[in-house]
Formats: sequence, C-alpha cells, structure tokens
Amino acid sequence: MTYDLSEEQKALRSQVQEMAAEKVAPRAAEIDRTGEYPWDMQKLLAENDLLGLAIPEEYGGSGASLLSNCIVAEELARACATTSLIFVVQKLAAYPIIIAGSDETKRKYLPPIAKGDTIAAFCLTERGAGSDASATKTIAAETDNGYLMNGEKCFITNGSIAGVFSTFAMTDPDRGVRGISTFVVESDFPGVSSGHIEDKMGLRGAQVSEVNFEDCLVPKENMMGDRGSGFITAMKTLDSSRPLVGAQATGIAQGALDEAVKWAREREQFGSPIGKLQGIQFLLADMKTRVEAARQLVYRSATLCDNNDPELSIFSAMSKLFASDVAMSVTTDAVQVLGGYGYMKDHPLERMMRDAKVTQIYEGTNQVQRIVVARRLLGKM
Ligand code: COS
Repeated sequence: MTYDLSEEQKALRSQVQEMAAEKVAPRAAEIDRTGEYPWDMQKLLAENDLLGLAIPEEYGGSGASLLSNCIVAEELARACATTSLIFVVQKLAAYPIIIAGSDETKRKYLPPIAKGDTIAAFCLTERGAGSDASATKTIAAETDNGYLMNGEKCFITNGSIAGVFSTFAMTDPDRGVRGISTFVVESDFPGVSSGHIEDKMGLRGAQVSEVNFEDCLVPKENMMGDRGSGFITAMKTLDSSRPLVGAQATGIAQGALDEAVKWAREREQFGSPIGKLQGIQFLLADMKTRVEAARQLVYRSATLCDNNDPELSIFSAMSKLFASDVAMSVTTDAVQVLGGYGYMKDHPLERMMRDAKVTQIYEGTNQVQRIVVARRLLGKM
C-alpha cells in the first residue's frame, strides 16, 4: 500500500485482514448460498468494536476517521461483500443521527448502534423515489401528539431486522425538496412493519426489504435537524458514505485479483503456468493498475471528507463511481483468467462478480454520480 496511512491505520488494516482471512472468508460461500442474514458475522463485527467505528466516542463509538472506516470496509469486502455491507450500513444509518440529531437523540440511539445491540437502517428510497430522491411520497403530518407517518419505503438494507430507522419523509409537500424532514423511527413503534424481502443477484446475505409506515405516530423530538432539512441531511450522509461503497468495491476487486494471480501461478496449460502467457500478464497488470487507482481515489475522497473539504462531494461521487466500475471490470476479467473454472459456483469469483454489480447501483447509480460530478464541475450556467 503506497498511501500515507498512520501506524494506527496500518495496524487496523492488519487486524481486520487477519480476522477476515480467518473468520469471514470461510463463511462467504455459505452466506451466499443460503441467503440468510449472517448473525455470526454481525456478532463478530460487534465483538471487535467495528460497528461503532464511525460513531463519536462520547456516544459510545471509537470516533475513527472515514479513512479508517474505508480500510475496514475494503478488507471485509475482500473476503465477503455481505459482511462488509453489515459494517457499511450501520454507519450509513447512524450518520443522519450523528449530523442532525439532538444531543438527547444521540445519547439515546447511538450507543446501542455502536455496540451492535441495535441494527440500524437508512430509509430513503421508495418505488417512485430512487435516483430522484426528492420525489419522496412518505408523509409525516404534524399533529398535537407527534408526526403521523404514512408511506412505503423499498430496497431497505436491514429493513426486516433493524431496530432503528433513519427515515426521510415529507412534512411540507408544497415545499418540494425543502419539505423533506428526517426522523429516527423505532421498529416497534405501532404502525411500522417490514414487507417483502428481495431475492437478489448478489450480496445474498443482506436482508433488503420494504418498510411500511401505517399511521405510525413518531414523537416530535424524533425529528432530527430543522424541519425541511431532510434532503440536505440525506445528501450529506451519502457524501460521507459513498467513499465507503468505493472502499467496498475496491475490496471486492482486490479479492478477485488475489484469486486471479493465484490461479495464474498454479494453472498449467501448454506446458507451463498460464501466468507466463503475455495475454494473461496484460490482463493481470491492467487489473492491478485499476485496483490501485481506485484505492487512491477512495482514500483521497475519505480524507477530504475527514477534513470537511469543499471538494468532498465531487470526490466522494468520483470515488464511488470509479471504484465500482473497477470492481465490475476486474471481477469480470478475473473470471476470464480462470476460464470455465471461474464461471462455476465452486469458485468464489462467480460470487464476487455478482456482488460487484450492485456497487454500481446502490447509494446512487453511477449515472447519478456523474450528474453530481458534472454539476460541480460546470457550476450554475
Ligand atoms: N450537500 C449539501 N447540500 C446538497 C447536496 C450535498 N451533497 N446535494 C444537493 N444539495 C442541496 C442543493 O444545494 C439544493 O439546495 P438549494 O435548493 O438551496 O440550492 C438542494 O439540495 C437540492 O439539490 P439538487 O437541485 O441538486 O437536487 P436534485 O433533485 O436535482 O437531485 C441528485 C440531485 C440526483 C444528485 C440526488 O437526488 C441524488 O443524489 N439522488 C440519488 C439518491 C441516492 O443515492 N439514492 C440511493 C439510495 S440511498 S442508499
């Protein structure tokens, strides 16, 4: 690794790498095959104090930088993308509370999230509000006793198992994007239920479902930030979580490259290891170059976020889009290096290629990332 990491970050990488090789990688194929939520992996992350890595120390976490969080997401994804997602989503869902919650809200909700006793989910997407996040139809109507929430969210990771939802809902529909507010909603509030669990191409262990709110009364104090500031909170949250998805994608790509290199050294054809063939060498060299470039961009974007740099939005979008495109191309090329063996479910590459795909889609499609980049580049015209 050429990037300037502190001694502490290097130690964190080694610790997670060792744990992932020993305990996570051996579980990856089974998690993928059964599609069941890996509670043992959630427990492993909690026991190693990883679920609170991004949460400030005063609220029970470690207060580590986004760069450190990226290192963890990357090393976990190298072994198992589903396990990496458990880590990433806990941070994604905690972030609206961190940036917009009152001190009281933070004290109530963050410590159990940091410990992993409560699983959290980020409730933004709806059937009609995907890339167009501002088209949110879930309503939170103010009443004397609180906000009455009605609506349906979809594609919510942890939707069926979370205890707490960072939820975006319209409080003032006539104000458009300025009418969305953020709430922390508990899963056992009357009127909250989870619906259909999706059957997915990859990340098979992640539980992604609908979350429905039916006359759910949310206490007034559970609104986070100013009324109408929800869209900005969502965008700021995504700014700080897209580098994590970039890191996850980099980890998947690195895992695929590891497999391809191993295979090229061992597999013999035409009387010698296929790594001696220039056709394979060029493929591997290009894969390595792309993985390193992705890593540098991800680390750069995380550092800008850590420094609250004005360039953080554009870098965060670029890192997510570049690293996820790299994950897709590198896993595809790695399958090519293994030929027929790479296409079979017996080999982890088949899983890695499926897992890579969603990194080009979630937390904003790569087309949305390009919109963010182009808008920042061109400014108001
Ligand atoms: N930080 C702070 N404020 C931001 C912001 C950011 N990163 N991005 C936008 N805003 C503000 C804008 O400045 C604007 O405020 P003003 O009205 O005061 O000018 C407001 O938010 C609306 O912004 P914009 O006009 O750019 O909104 P659009 O409706 O055009 O949407 C995109 C912009 C497409 C970029 C946004 O909807 C998006 O990111 N969509 C993808 C959502 C997503 O990632 N979903 C994945 C599911 S969550 S896992």
